Amino acid sequence: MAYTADKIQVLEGLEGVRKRPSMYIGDTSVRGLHHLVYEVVDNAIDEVLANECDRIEVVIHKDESCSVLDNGRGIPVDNHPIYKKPAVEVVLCTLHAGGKFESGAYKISGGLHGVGVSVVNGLSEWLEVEVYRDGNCYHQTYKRGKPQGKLEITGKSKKRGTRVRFLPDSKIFSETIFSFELLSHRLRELAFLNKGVFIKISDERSGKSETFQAKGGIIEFVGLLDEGKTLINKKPIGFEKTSNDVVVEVALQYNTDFATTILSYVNTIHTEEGGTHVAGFKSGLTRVINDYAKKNGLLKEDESLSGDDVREGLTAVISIKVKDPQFEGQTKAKLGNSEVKGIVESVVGDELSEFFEENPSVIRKIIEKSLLAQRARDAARKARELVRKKGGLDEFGTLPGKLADCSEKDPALCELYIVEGDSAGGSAKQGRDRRFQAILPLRGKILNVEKQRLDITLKNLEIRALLTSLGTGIADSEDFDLSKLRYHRVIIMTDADVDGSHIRTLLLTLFYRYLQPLITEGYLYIARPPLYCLKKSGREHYAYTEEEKNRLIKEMGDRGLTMQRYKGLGEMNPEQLWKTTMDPETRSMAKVVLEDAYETEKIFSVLMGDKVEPRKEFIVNHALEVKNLDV
Ligand code: 0RA
Repeated sequence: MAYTADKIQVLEGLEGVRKRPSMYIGDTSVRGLHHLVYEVVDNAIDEVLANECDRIEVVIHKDESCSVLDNGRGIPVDNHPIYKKPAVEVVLCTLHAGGKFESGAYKISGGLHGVGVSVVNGLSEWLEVEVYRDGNCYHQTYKRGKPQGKLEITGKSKKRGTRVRFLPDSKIFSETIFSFELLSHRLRELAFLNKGVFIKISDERSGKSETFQAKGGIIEFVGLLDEGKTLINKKPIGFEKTSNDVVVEVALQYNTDFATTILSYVNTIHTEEGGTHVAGFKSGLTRVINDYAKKNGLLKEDESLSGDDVREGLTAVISIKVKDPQFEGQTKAKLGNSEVKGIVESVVGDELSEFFEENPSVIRKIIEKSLLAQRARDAARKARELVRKKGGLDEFGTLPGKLADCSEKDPALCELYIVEGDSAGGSAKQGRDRRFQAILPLRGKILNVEKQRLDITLKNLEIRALLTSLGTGIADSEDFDLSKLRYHRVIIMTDADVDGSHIRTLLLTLFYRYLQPLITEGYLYIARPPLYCLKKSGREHYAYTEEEKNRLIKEMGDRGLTMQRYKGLGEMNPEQLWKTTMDPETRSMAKVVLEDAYETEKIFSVLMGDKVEPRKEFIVNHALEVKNLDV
């Protein structure tokens, strides 16, 4: 079979994108929908990185189309030598032509897969592009990726840049309503990561608008993450340096808490699982602090502070730019480039040692805190021995007494319900399918791990029971072993009231801080018990939301209808609990995911940090958002 020119054309067309949209944008629900906008914005960010653009404006229109305007160079309009069409048409209608097709240039920012604006075009009912370049305004429209007429000059323009407006195809997307909040979060993150760029988002549906601009870049980002905390260095330390073609940007600050927060980015993509850039940062930091401590007699020659010690109370953002990023890991969110580790390590080493030489009072306070951490670490090691598991057993060689385990042993088939309170625990134990469902009732308040050092956390009986049941150990140390996880579904089941949501938040904090791989692997869920039971002529219907309740009342009619509002799980008998919340055939559960790095950090650190005032405010304002961590 010969490869004719038109065959190649077909291969590169957008039909494949429409046939398998998820391959290009991940999924066709809310996430995928918003990735369309990120893809166009990322192209504008490429112009920012080329120092050709400093303004991006996103508009959500009343008709649910979205437009992105930038003041970059404008997509080239001259005829493409191979395709014999204006370059802008090639960029928008050819897969993988991507943003930059000329050799030598490279795409540095990243959409989900860096797929290019043509994917957005292919998945849109219509798309309209306007290019302002060479004093003209050029215009072309497309339907489902196909040009509707030629590129035309529609007028003169002194502006420079590109405007892309598109309507996501409702034949492709299950969800076509844009979320102002989701888009704003990512745009704010981009503003932090691209120092100085002005980004505006307006929502014509509601009249809302927001602008983002961070002259201080990631230094401002760190300052915001640490808002409300007691600080060790009042001004975040920050530096930027290019070494071996890798742009390394770091900002860090120490607070008096015990937790460590490191957010990392490669080409503005959040690397949730870290990678070689984070490894380089950690070893650079550990080395500089140890060197200083020894040189200044704060540590003996044969002593050293561990990485965990020097990172206690650290908040850092690491943002690097590299030409050929290799992403690894389950979610492709881990940087693999091996050369990057040494580069980041030496930049961090040089810059930090210079800073510390000039600011001895800061480094002395950090070392003091690290030494305290080291002492606590010894205590924690002893406490950890108590929960160190051999196949999920504690120091007595048994699983915790309150765990009602299941008979199945294959973790892939097993579920653990973490249930608040003994009475709900009792119903769950009776209602469950004991072959594969285990129940762990937790009593009273769960410890707020954000406020405790690890040794105290590990002495807490409820937390120990949970850790022993799970079997993995905690994810801050060598002890952790995900393959020892005894259940591949871990389900938090709490009452649908304020107390229940508080307990759920405390549990989520524990998982976020010490068992994060369970979240990133998709093992953690939240049960969705019904809020109401509606009864009429011996029939029972359950409502899981207010809307559902209202709909059921309408459908069932008022006469003879009785309604029970469940205040707690304990009000359901075992059969009801099984039918509504635990039966895999009928239940609905929410998977816990880490959506937006900035928001997640805020949720946990503001909610759980040591200053009371912002915390109160947060619980009231954001109670609903914590509820909606699911997808
Ligand atoms: C191809 C080449 C160049 C820029 C772009 C595409 C470009 C794409 C988009 C999408 C949204 N905004 C954009 N801005 C620019 C390089 C242009 C040159 O070398 O003149």
